[in-house]
Amino acid sequence: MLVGIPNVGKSALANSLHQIGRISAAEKGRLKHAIVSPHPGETKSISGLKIASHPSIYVLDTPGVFPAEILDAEACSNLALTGAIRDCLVGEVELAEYFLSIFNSCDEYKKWAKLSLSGADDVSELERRQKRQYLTDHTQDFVVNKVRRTLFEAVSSFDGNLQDEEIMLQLIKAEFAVLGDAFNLPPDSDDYVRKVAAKLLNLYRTGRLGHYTLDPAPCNSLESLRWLLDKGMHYFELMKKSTIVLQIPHYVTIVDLLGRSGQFDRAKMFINEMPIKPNAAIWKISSSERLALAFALLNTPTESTIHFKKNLRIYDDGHTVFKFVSKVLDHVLVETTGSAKRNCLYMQLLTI
Ligand SMILES: Nc1nc2c(ncn2[C@@H]2O[C@H](COP(=O)(O)OP(=O)(O)OP(=O)(O)O)[C@@H](O)[C@H]2O)c(=O)[nH]1
Ligand SMILES: [Mg+2]
Repeated sequence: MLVGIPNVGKSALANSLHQIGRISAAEKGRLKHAIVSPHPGETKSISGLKIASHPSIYVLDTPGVFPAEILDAEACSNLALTGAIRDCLVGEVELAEYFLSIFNSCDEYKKWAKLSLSGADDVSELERRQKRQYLTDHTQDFVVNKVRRTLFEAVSSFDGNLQDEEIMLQLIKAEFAVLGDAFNLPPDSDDYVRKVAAKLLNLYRTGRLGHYTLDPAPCNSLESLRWLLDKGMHYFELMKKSTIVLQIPHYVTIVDLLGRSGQFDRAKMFINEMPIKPNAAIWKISSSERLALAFALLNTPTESTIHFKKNLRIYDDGHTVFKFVSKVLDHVLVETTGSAKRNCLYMQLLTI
């Protein structure tokens, strides 16, 4: 079953699976098609598309799902910008302004510096004719390049603190004023601002204005682990409040996130407070050998031996950590009974 927020490509994926599915030639001749559309909310009911015979397997395409209300204005703008909700819910102009505020805060525009230096008007007769023919088609390369050049020049020549909302707004207004010319819109054209906004959003959504991460993703690995942990915890808490019945894999995910962030005490507390009995999956979390070792350390008396045996995959860096720990803490003895295979050692935490 394909489930997700609207307009992420569920129906397109269902169609592709159906098309390449291992089904009989007769059935291939009767291929069904789920509706694919650039607008969110086009799929209105659940439909089954066959993707394999013997045994018969179907993929279920479902309508996009969404929380009943989104209280966070930024999340709402991000969803609208990616096309998951209709533009009119935020407003086309407001959305284009929001995109420009992201654009102005990123370095993406800097790679267009050479467009500003190159002789933009130095073109052949053929190109000149094409330009006249497709003057108002904003998807033509020469229009896209002019938009990029215009944006580059507007941002790089702007002097002001963009952290200040008022100043950011001034730059956005200035960009709107010059973008009309880049899109070949007369300044006195009806609905000038809305037309600029619609064309700009279209260029952004077709990837012609670069790629942007709308969620503020952290840049170093420690920060990113904390960020993932916060996100994971947030969704875990939401699930707890919902009617979803939490199961071992949900708990495993949180223990894994805590382990990766080095928060072993919190992970231990989390396991102790689990309303369901922790099973082996909790201990066999991939990449969390260090977590397993931390639990072993917390739960064994000094000078006791901790045995590890074949099974749990321990990569090179994990193994190095184990070796260091045995050197620093006298009471840890790591016995590797697994054989080295490529650059991994296969071990299993046997006793704690
Ligand atoms: N660039 C790109 N566009 C895609 C891809 N898959 C789907 N699309 C486009 O994304 C838009 C939405 O696709 P759908 O398959 O209708 O999305 P959906 O998730 O079924 O949407 P709802 O039914 O509204 O929930 C359409 O314009 C597709 O052409 C992809 O892999 N790459
Ligand atoms: Mg759909």
